[in-house]
Amino acid sequence: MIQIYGTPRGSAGRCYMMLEEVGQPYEIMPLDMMEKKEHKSPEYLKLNPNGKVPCLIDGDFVIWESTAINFYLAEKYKPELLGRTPEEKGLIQQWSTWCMVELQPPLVDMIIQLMFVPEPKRDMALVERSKEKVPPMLAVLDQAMMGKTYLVNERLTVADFNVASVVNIAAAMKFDLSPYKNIERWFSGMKERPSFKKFIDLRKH
Ligand SMILES: N[C@@H](CCC(=O)N[C@@H](CS)C(=O)NCC(=O)O)C(=O)O
Repeated sequence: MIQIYGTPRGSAGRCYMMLEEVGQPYEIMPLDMMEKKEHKSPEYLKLNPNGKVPCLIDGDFVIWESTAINFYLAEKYKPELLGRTPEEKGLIQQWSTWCMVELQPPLVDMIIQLMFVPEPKRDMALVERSKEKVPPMLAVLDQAMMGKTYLVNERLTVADFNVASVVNIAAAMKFDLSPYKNIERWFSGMKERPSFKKFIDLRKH
């Protein structure tokens, strides 16, 4: 059975969504990252030398990086979530890369400062700068979603899951999505999927 390391509340969350979407059974592997720092143990570093989660094991195959894991799961278990042409594949990669390297970093900076850094040490200037970066990117996504149900060529793809997982962080960080009607419509549809519901449920525990 597929094994996955990483709490659904972190970067691994999007992989749980994809595991649910492809309908493969999986086992959540225990990893004490707080007290025992098991993600830095020699055993775990053999799986992911970065000492980070998620990491997924499928038989004797090991893969890390959350969006790469999602592409792997789609390729192996639900290839209809991938593009059919070079153009579709390009756009799926475009949105998946964009959400990871553009939209997510300012959100993560805010989470780190507001949730993990003690108040006296908090870099509020970084929080403010990060906060300002997000709305223009949401506007880009909103424009791209105009009149559409899915991000790429009106077919549900890996890009929808990867981007939805980051939009979910923005929503959790109380960014107002109401000015972005196209995002709201698409995101509501994604939230109706059983895989998304399970992902939200897993994050509660
Ligand atoms: N780009 C990586 C990010 C992985 C990552 O930063 N994971 C965090 C948890 S959300 C982690 O393992 N942090 C532990 C550490 O950095 O020591 C991915 O998307 O898989």
